[in-house]
Amino acid sequence: MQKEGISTRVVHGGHAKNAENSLSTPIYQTSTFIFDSAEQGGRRFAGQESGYIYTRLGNPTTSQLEERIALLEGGESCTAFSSGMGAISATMLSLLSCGDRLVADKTLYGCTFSLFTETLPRFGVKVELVDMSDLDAFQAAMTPDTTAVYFETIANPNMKVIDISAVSECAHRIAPNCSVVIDNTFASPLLVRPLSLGADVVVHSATKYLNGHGDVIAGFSVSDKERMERIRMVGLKDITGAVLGPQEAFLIIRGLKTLKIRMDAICANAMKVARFLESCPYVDAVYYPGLESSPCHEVAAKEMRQFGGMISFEMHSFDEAKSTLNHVRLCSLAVSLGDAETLIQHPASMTHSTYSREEIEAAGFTDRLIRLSVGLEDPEDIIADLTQAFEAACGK
Ligand code: LCS
Repeated sequence: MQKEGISTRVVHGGHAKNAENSLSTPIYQTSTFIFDSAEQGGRRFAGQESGYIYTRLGNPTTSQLEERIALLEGGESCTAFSSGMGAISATMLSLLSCGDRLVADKTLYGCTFSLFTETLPRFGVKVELVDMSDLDAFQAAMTPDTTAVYFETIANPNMKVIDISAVSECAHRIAPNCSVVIDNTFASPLLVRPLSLGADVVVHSATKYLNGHGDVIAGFSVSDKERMERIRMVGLKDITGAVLGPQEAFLIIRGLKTLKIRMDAICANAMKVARFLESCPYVDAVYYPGLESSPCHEVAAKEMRQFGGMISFEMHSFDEAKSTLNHVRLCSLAVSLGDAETLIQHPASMTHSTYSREEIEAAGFTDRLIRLSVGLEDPEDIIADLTQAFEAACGK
């Protein structure tokens, strides 16, 4: 299947023949699987015979989804989780031990940030945060004993794009055994495939574009077979137990079938909304990698197929930002992203409330920042809604 086009892969990738020849994937809503004999049960636990044992260790609905995601990201193996944070914590807790060193970008989703700055240090992991869009600063932060490097392809919430090839090359040159882990949630494998650019592990919140319908919380980790065995058998099985349910796996398989057309439409809408915001007097600055004015445009154009559906923008004051959020009608005032509906939120007080004021500044955003997840509505309607909200919030 690897040679098939991306539109084919989102529909058919990893498609085993289904039981009873059903077209859509059956939901194996079961916690456990019956062994033919005590000997068979023993062989399966000993890894001497393949086959299902217990849904925390694997389930046929989820396996089909995992194969499809591995194909989409171009990795050997994938493990599904019950949330993006489940995927991230299981991955990092499998790769890191007490005394190890993690170098991560300064701009991260709020809960990843608190995992790295509060939880991992409690277990003796040394964490250094750096602005990875500055390659010299990254190189200075890297040491030969660094175990893992972590960043987001399009950073939440200010849409910073980091040069995946350059950072991966530098990381492996200085610390050949380190794992470069990339959160590809905002871009999705439709826009960029970090493993093909030198990264070692990709994590996802599948709650977002991969599922795409705002009705599931899920996550993935994708890598080579050896790393994935550790992540599945330690991070998932023993540490977090954050297993994805078969019903959710089915919904993501369904959502994935339209990933390509959803992303195409969302990226086209986002470009129009970003251009509108750039020309809007109520807006102080727009962050969207597709705009030529973005400092990340060159790197994004080099590494990404399209520029995504996420835009953030600064208003002139905190009060105007808050009031804009209170006046939207079509856009939904909600966190999360990647859905059919356009979602709008305030990172400093919502998704990134885990950051202190100083950390917000260091990460490169302010409390005047609004984040928009552009949806599938007519772009003219999104723009009309933002226009009326700006006028109500800031005066005509
Ligand atoms: N990675 C990124 C880049 C995220 O934005 C999120 C959630 C996660 C991981 C965690 O995924 P979850 O456990 O929620 O599936 N981001 C959110 C956001 O920006 N708004 O609401 C949740």
